[in-house]
Amino acid sequence: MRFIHAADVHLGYQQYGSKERFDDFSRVFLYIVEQAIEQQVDFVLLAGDLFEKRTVDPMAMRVAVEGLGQLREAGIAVVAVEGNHEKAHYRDQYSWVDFLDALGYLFLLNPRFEDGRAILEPHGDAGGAYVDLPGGVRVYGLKYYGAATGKAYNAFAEALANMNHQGVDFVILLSHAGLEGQLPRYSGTLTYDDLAPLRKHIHYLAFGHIHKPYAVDQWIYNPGSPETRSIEESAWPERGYYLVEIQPGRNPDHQAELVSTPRRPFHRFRLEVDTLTTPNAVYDAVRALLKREGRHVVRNPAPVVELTLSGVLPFSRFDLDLDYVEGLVKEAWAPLLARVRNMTTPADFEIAVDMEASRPELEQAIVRELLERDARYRPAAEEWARVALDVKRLVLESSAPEAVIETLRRARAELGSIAGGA
Ligand SMILES: [Mn+2]
Repeated sequence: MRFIHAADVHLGYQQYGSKERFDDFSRVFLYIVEQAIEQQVDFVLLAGDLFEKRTVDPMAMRVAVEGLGQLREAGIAVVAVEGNHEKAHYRDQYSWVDFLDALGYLFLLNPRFEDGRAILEPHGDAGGAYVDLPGGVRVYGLKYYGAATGKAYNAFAEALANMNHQGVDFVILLSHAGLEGQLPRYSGTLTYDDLAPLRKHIHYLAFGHIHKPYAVDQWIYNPGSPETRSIEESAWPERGYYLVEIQPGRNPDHQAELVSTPRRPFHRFRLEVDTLTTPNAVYDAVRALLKREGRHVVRNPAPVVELTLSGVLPFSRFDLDLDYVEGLVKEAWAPLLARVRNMTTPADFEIAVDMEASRPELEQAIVRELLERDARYRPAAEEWARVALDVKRLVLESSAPEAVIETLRRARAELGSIAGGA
């Protein structure tokens, strides 16, 4: 007996508003379907977040039905639980995954809860908590319970202890929940100790939810997201699905292999700007980075490239043309998408004010210090401050615009060279 365990496919996700990215999520789902058929597995487990959102996009539903239809035709059962993304709204109760269950495309599992007790009934017309598959395999399922995950698990473990598993050789729990400590900032997580009581009943704990893959103790398995739903996930290239061979009664009773799925390449770069004192210096550094990293960048399929500018920007951020930087990336690598993020912080210094100074002295000091923050004006900040205040005086005196321009022109001629060609 063999099965595929996948999770967090996120069909219908139009990442960055890109049609191609929407197609990528469809493509990876159909790839897993194709692998299931090619590998002649007996069943497929989907551990939640098959869909990106509960209001499923019609095109995403079409892809789901296409893939699930192929599996049905091949006689491969599909067992699913609901994740946090596709779960029915508490007012609606009925989700699109329920709909797929009703049409016979998959078995959607979840226990009924009565007075805090879990009722474990076989899957029937109105769903159910478990399904018995040929070959002595039983699959239980628990949907996403968020903050109530611990409570749901306790109730489930109690009910499970009273179940009769005679004639069942291999028990799987399919669940959209995370193991604590794998990745911060996830809700719906459990500690290993929370799970330990299940160990004597469950042979394979099939998790989804956390997009980073992990396996613990040859017992808990989480395949991660087959596509890259957020760019942080690109740090874990070994993601996809588990291909599992069951050998009941043997030791070990199963072998699980994590198979990574083909997906859109992502490349992330970071450029520190602290020593780049002019916009042109930044653009030159970007060009150098593009040249240096070019040979590591996958071109086919066209990648998603993210370039983050970080550090303290030595000049005004308004002078930095991010569209131009994006254009440089596109020109060099022809990516599917180029994303330039400005995470720089402005050169913010506290202005030291002398309380004894006169108003004109204060004004001069403040303008000078503001100009000093910009590396281009720093060498002649005192002089530029005087020019700025001259311009202010001219404007307050209602001088002719030509006079203002003339003052600026003269200042630029005199100070431009000191300012390093700004
Ligand atoms: Mn997910």
